[in-house]
Amino acid sequence: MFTHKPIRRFITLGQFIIERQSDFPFAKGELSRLLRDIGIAAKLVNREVNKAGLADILGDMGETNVQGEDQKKLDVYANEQFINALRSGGECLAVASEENEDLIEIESPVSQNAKYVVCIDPLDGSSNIDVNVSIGTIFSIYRRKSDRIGTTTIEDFMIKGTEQVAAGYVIYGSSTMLVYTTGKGVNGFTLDPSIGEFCLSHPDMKIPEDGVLYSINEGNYTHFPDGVKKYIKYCQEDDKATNRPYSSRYIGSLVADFHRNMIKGGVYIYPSTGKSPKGKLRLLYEANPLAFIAEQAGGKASNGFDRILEVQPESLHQRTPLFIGSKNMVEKAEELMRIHSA
Ligand code: AHM
Ligand code: MG
Repeated sequence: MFTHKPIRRFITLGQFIIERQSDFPFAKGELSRLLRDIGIAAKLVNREVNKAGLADILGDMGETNVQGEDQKKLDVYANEQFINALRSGGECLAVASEENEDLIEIESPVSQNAKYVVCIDPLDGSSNIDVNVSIGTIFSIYRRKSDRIGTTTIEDFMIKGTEQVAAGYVIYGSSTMLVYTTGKGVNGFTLDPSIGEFCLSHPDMKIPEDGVLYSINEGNYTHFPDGVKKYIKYCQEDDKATNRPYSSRYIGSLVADFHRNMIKGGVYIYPSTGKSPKGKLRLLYEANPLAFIAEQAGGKASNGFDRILEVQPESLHQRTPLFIGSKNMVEKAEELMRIHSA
């Protein structure tokens, strides 16, 4: 007998963003357009990331390429692509980027009425580029605070992570994915290179409450706070009931470590160390956006004591310790921090 197989609906990032616009009854499409602009820049960066290994045969970074243009380092290239996309899209008033000392005001006439400001780490984990290991982009979107049309100040960025309107990351891995939230759950899209579209592949992502993976650079062990040392020992102890010992997995590329833990369950920790007494990661470009995503997926993000999203930023490039991932794992690490490192 002939039976019709139901046709699976294929949803691109662009379609999904438009469909979800109704989640914000008063929105006029600006946020949708801003997310679309970020998606386009991600595809351009992805194209260059995929060619990274060819740099030596196409011309060394920092030298002149065959068209007579200077070859750019990939992180500089990614920074420019995202800023250009935000500039030409007209929905963003200013950008704070991990690559730039100061914030970048977008002075184009189309952006005068823009409602949003963006924080971005254009290419995180860039030390992994040369060795073909996954890298990522992390972004965060806020509504601007200043009401003078066409102007922005640093105060527009000194806002707690709880006020993020949207946040997301792109992982350039064995496939390329864009994962984002607007505060109504987390959805993941995989780039189909044959059609050049991000397609919904991971709807309504949830982090398992428990996990068996812990991700931390143990080379810094001697300089960790006692609470973190105790937590590592806890992860390594035998206990069948809690599936311990856990496995250690550390890529050294935050987006990739976070993404794996999102899917499989796990915790990522970058605490204070001797070299980085305030932690290494940046509150605005790394910790806040991933914390928003983690919480929206049912996970947790903390600086060891307090919720990341409630930390008041005081400077653009502020650093923070980060404990992020499966809820119960983060809570256990926090408990040991309170007892041994308060
Ligand atoms: P970056 O923004 O300079 O790339 O640094 C951030 C990266 C994260 O992706 C990664 O988790 C961490 O630094 C790795 O640091 P370390 O090599 O000290 O373990
Ligand atoms: Mg970074």
